[in-house]
Amino acid sequence: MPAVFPTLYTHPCITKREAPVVAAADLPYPCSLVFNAGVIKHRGEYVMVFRNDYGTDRRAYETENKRFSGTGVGVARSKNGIDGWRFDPVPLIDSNDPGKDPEMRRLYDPRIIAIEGRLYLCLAMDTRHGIRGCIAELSDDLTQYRIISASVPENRNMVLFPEKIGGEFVRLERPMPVYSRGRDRFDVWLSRSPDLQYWGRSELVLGVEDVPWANDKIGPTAAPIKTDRGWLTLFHAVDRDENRTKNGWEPKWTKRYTAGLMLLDLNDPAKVLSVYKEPLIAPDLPIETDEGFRENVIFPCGMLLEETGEVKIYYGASDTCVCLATADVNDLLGLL
Ligand code: BMA
Repeated sequence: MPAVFPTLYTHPCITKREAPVVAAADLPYPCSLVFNAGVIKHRGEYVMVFRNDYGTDRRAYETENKRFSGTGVGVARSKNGIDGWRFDPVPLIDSNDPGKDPEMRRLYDPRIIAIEGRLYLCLAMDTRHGIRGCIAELSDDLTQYRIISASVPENRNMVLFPEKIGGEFVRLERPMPVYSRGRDRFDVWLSRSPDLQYWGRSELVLGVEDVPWANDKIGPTAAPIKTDRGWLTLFHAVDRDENRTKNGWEPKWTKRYTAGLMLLDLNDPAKVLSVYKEPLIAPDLPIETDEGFRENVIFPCGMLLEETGEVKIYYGASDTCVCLATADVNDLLGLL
């Protein structure tokens, strides 16, 4: 396994807000951890979809081995995308829903994308027979969802481009080929579809070996942003160090999650134009390194370009809360 870099830094063009934008105590229903949120602007406000794990707390987890009893996806709305979040009274998705498909265990890590005025969620779905990457149609008021596509296992971290490219829908995804490459050597792939249901013409986009600070796996994060130079695209990158022991609630957590940046060709997004060779965002605030469930994890699921040129990046910190980082789009492009 390649060497582990002892310290990784967030690039200075990134500004992190020190306080989370959403934390567990903010929710109107049971919540232990709220994280990995996708955000878009919709009908004049910011709409967030987030992952919510519930049913335990740190003390019960550590002393009684009490695990989470459920996972859900919730919705919140805000006028400025920073504070004043108003939560829908019930989760959109709940793994304890009695009416759910018995095959399905949970849906999580939502990304929300608007394409041609319609809303879609990309989700990971754990089933009794493996992890499936899902695409769901979302009602305009975000109170109903309907799964329209689910991959064969094992696939996760799916995200749609926000428009058709060459007349086709396009998604980034992260299959998990455990037999061919040993454990956790996973990469970013791309597939195309005429109708969001049938997916094919798949191509490798970025291999884990192309990311110098990742010795474990990489995967897509938020929907790419269209710029004149190409699709500005984040990815998550993981390095593993077996010498890391207790860090967070679990007896042993050996991984660190960071975010990297790349530029994909506008017309052929399977073509990587440039990859920034260092992390863009690394865990370094106390909430990211010392205070959460799984520390040393930052996991973006949302990225927005404002008219001012500000890019807002929403990310889960330590699988515990939702945080916000900002940067100027020209500074990001300057890295590529
Ligand atoms: C991934 C997903 C994410 C999570 C990350 C770190 O595999 O499950 O939801 O943030 O691990 O625990």
